[in-house]
Amino acid sequence: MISKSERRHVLLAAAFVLLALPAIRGDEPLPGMLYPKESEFREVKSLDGMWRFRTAPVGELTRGYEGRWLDGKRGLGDVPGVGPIIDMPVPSSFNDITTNATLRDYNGWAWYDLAWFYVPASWSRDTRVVLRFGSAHYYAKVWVNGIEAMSHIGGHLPFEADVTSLLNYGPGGRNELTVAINNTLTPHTIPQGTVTFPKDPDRKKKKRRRKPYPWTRYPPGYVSYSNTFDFFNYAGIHRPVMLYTTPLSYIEDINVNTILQDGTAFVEYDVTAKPDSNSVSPVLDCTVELLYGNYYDGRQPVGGKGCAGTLEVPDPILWWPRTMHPQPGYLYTFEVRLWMNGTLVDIYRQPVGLRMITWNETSFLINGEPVYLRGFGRHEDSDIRGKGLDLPLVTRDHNLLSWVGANSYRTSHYPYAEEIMDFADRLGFLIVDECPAVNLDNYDDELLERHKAVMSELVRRDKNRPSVVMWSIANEPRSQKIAAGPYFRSVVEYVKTLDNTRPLTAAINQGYKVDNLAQYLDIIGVNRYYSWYSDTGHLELVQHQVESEITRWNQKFNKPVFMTEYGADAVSGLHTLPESVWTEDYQVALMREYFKAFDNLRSKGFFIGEMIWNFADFATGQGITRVVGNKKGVFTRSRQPKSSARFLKERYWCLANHNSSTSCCLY
Ligand code: BDP
Repeated sequence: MISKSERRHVLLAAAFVLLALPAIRGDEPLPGMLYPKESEFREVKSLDGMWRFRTAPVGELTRGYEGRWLDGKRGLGDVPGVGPIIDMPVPSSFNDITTNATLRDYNGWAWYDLAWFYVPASWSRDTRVVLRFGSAHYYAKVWVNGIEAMSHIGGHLPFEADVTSLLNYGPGGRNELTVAINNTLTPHTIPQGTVTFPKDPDRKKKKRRRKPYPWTRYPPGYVSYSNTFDFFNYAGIHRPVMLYTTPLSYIEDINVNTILQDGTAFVEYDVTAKPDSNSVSPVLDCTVELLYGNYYDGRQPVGGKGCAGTLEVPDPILWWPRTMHPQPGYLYTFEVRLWMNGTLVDIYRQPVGLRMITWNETSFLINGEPVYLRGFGRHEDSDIRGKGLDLPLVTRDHNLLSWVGANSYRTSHYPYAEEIMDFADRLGFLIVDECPAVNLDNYDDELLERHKAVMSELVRRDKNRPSVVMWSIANEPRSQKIAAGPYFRSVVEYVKTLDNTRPLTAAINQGYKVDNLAQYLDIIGVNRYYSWYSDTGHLELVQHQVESEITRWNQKFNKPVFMTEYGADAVSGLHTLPESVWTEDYQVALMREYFKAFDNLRSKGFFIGEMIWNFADFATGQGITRVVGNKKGVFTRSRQPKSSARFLKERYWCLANHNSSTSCCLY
């Protein structure tokens, strides 16, 4: 049995995550968080590279705090006996960088340190300097020169703080940055996880026996961390770390929304600006211009005056998804100039796509045209880097997505890096933008607050992206539970207050009879594994099962439906004739049966898309149903095609080039 003090120690370390909740609650409006960009008034400095790294020893999780690893003088502290300080690349997950299984599976506090770094001589306390993390998983605390600068709950989303007063400037002004992250998941984090103290059957104290028996299954102090989701709980500083400057009076946020009417685009905009707190009676004003492409190319931009207003764009070049237009993903640049008391003080350039989303009981439309989604569920996942942003990989992924003829993907099961979303905006991919609420199980008010906070951070980050066409509020929640009803109703009502221009969806795996979530959504996503997890090997059942179930979802809720997941594991290179489970042949044969069902459903008019699970093989926790990860990719983890990729390519291009009455089943 784990002793009371040991249990307290672990719980305290995990509870750090919960006790230190930042002040922001789900229902409070967030300050803007524009992506750092250089301009005539702004500079960006990357802090990516090799940092120093150390984990707190297993069983001594608060050691980093006790050892003052953050004191700004000793870096991670050369405390004897706590293991080496090692090099760690940023961005990256830390799990697969070394050969050490303890680090791969580590749960608890991991410490990063960057020392020393210097800021340009032109920066000073008269410049506003912001420190920004693209994401760090799961909970992060940040110190600049030993002084706490910020903390943040949740992976996958950016966080930042004004660090102007914490930095040392000028010649010899060296700086240190220390970050502690904790990847412990609990019933009140999103996603959820569990910390348990497994009981050893033999370690019970017998009556009148002073000493317990020695343990047989779990040593004293043994802690187990678990979760139910099917991807590896990678941790680390996953996305770029940047310092950027703004003037003291600056553009804080921009909101842009397009309405199309009779061939004219009306671009509604709203700019939030902050005045220099030292200035006496500052008067802020804006001028804006909508530039063609990303520069002045001779064409007259549409301009406007004022920090809020509507621009009227006759003959707009619309943002179209791939294959719906010869020039998909067209982006204008919305240039904002901020003036204070008549002097130009800041410029920010926001890419925008002019497009309008509408939906009804049967269809989902872009610029008035119904869209059929040909896509994927994906993961941020690769060898060695884990969930760390890697631009060569992201570029390859989008080249493969284009090659295969896809027009969409879901950011299963969490928001992807902003740099990935930029690809989607530019290339015309439609994104179902999912929050990290995967496999939610127990619902309570604390979780609801967290869920709302995550949604508001996600909407704040991605609201101006033309590629983002739906918000997915959850993947496979236990929506059969009664408590799921009021819980998701609150989430939906809340998200609608943040953004009512995009439909809400979720990927549901419960049956239509017992589910308590679909009633609140605009569009229903269904995950099903017929002939894989159910009726394994019985391909003859797939078509009927898919058609009848999807039809019932539509009949019951009278809403558009799409398949957010279906698929089969296939170990690359494994073949049998006739096909059997785990082979490439079976994966293809299963897809063929789903395609037959999808084609029949397409002709019924309410079925708006198919997204196969998964784009590429990916890492999971260890388990007896996974062969070194999930193998449902149509590409391998190293992004090479399985037979299924070529098969899918035939279908997706057929769908792209024909209308809904054409069969693209490829019998
Ligand atoms: C679904 C999950 C997804 C899994 C997939 C599978 O949404 O995360 O990876 O099943 O089992 O239930 O492959």
